[in-house]
Amino acid sequence: MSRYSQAKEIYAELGVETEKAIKALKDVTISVHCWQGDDVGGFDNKEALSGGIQTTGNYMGKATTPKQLMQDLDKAFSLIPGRKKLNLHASYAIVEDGENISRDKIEPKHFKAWVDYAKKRNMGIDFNPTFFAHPMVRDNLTLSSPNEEVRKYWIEHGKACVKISEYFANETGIPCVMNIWIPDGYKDIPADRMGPRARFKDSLDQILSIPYDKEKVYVTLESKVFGIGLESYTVGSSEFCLSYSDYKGITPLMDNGHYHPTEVVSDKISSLLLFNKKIALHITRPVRWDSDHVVLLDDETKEIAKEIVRNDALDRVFIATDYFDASINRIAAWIMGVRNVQKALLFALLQPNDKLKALQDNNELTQLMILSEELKTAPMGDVWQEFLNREDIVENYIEEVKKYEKEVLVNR
Ligand code: RNT
Ligand code: ZN
Repeated sequence: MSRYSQAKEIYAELGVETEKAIKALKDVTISVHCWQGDDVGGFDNKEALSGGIQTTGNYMGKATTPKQLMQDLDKAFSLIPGRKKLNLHASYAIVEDGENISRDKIEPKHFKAWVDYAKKRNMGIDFNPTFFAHPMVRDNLTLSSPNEEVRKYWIEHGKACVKISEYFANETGIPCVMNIWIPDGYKDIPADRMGPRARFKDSLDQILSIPYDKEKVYVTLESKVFGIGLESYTVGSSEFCLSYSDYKGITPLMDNGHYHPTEVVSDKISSLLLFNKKIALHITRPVRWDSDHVVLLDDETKEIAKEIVRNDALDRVFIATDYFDASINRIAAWIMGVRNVQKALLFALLQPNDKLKALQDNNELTQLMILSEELKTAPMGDVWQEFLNREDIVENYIEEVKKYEKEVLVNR
């Protein structure tokens, strides 16, 4: 009897159908962030990363051209099972040699190569305006700046990105999630908290005033509690972003590195699902701060996945990864993080959720704890392996990644 057949029986005894779980996992799309491949560098300028986020490490072989990044993405995609979507930032615009393109004037044509790339691979594209690492970010401010020239510049950038997002949706035939995150904030205690937030609100209103097809472009808004050098105040706080999303009918996005360390996104999902048609997630791993370590199969990732699955919300949650580790092989980082999100979802899909809920409702909390613990050591690995086999993807990717490092990365 194969290991999978045994696992199937063990799960059946627990009240779980492994076939159903594998089928559901196959249908989940993970939006894979392009920026793990080049430490959030982008191609449109040579500015250092800013906005209170930081990549650390200096592992060899970073992609420095669109061609290299595409090649690396292909390597990673070939070792990640399931459905993928490409998540781009505006800073990944592809410009002709010597062309200087201003972010307020970017156009669909600057992303044509990405569209060609995605279409060939039957993928959709998600998009992010880039409000950081740019000379027009002044005093750490963009859409909330009191300098009208600066604010206007970034409003135009936002509008340009809505159009590009619609272009992605039209070209690929798959809706585009366009996520807005601004780094704006202050290192120290501000004298005026309302002013920047009022300007941010007005800027968003202006960006979203341009007509766009809401069935094709889902605009999401990502909140944050603090950034490096922006410790005391961020304009786009959780309250701001949730209220704004509700007021405008757009989609809130939660990044699990963007809250105080004892707060967990897993606990927030149910509340947001009750009041929003869709919600969006950036799955990352904060270690003591918003450090964007590679996602592991840890308790919180599993708990996030459980909340999505047991609330029957796989088709209501836009799941994206968001981390950037430059201290290890970047291709391996991609594969590991995305696979771990998928493994967490599989873990969630392999829970007898109705049974667990009934135990809670009947106040059989001892049994609930015993069963939950038992499930942790059930043979999920064999079901995962079966999923990989059916997807024709190797489990052990280290050799593949090492070979690629020797043949490709080392020559960069
Ligand atoms: C920053 C946010 C944001 C970025 C990316 C690059 O704290 O998480 O989502 O990581 O846009
Ligand atoms: Zn994020």
